[in-house]
Amino acid sequence: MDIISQYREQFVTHLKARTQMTEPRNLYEPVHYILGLGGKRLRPILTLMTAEVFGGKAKDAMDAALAIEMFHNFSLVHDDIMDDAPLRRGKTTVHEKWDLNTGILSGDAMLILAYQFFEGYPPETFKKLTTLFSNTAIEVCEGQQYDVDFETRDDVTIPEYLKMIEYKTSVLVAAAMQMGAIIAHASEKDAEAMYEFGRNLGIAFQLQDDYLDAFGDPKTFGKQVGGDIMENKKTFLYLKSLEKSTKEDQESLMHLYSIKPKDAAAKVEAVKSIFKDSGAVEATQTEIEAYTQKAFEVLEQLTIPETNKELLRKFGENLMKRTV
Ligand code: DMA
Ligand code: MG
Ligand code: MG
Ligand code: MG
Repeated sequence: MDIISQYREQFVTHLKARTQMTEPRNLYEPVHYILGLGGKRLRPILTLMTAEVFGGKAKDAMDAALAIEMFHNFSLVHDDIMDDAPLRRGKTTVHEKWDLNTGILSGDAMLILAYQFFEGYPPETFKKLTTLFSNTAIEVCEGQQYDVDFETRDDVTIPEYLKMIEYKTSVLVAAAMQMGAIIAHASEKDAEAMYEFGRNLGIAFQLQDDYLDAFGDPKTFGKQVGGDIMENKKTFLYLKSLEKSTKEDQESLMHLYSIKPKDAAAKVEAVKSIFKDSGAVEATQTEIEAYTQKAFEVLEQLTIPETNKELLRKFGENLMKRTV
């Protein structure tokens, strides 16, 4: 956390110097703000941890970890615009604190500037990292586009939903892990296995994120609980409820998802009670467990000591126990 804060200062000074404006506040302030709010720092931790299990040094992986965190923050600032979200990490979202244009541009700036963290790596590593990064960026954009398209589509299937969360979320978790392996000069096969581990864990992570969006504790969650329901997000909870609930509940769920009512809180409560009654909550937990297990199975392919596999397994288990 300290190192990220130090880099944050350096980065903002750099950005200020580059623009050479006396008051370039529209770009650097929101970047400074969002990076300073903290969050779980999950993705950079994954890069550092992966580098470590392959015998690399944390200081060698630090730039890649920072690039990943910067990328993640770009996607969050844009995501909050798309989701009309008022809260992020317990504070006002960038586009609400400033305005829409500032949200778009400061997000763009973070994605572009993230690449600068790769400059100190040798050419071969640089090429691998930038290629992985660009492919991931395209996939995240595609996933996010599907996420928004699904809000107004009523024929979304569970396989489509799973593909959508794979793109919008899990590819970045997977890339964070593969980057750690690249930095530590792991074999191609191990680096790919780490990607696959992260991909499955990332899907479990987003299923959990969608569950917490409805059932998390508003006091500690840091985002607006019920936001996905207000935006008519086609989550696993929603799609499973349609599959499993009574005809009457199905109709009322579809009706609730076709309106933007004045009383948003009443809609959220009504939808949540259908989610619970239908058995979709249990089905979501089962799905989370299944993807976590798939991730753990991939660990068997890795050529690292058993204690390191255990470290990754423990981390995955703890991640799935999160409440925020
Ligand atoms: C997360 O989707 C995906 C990206 C690319 C940020 P989300 O809207 O569920 O995320 P959050 O719950 O953090 O707003
Ligand atoms: Mg969101
Ligand atoms: Mg979103
Ligand atoms: Mg969410």
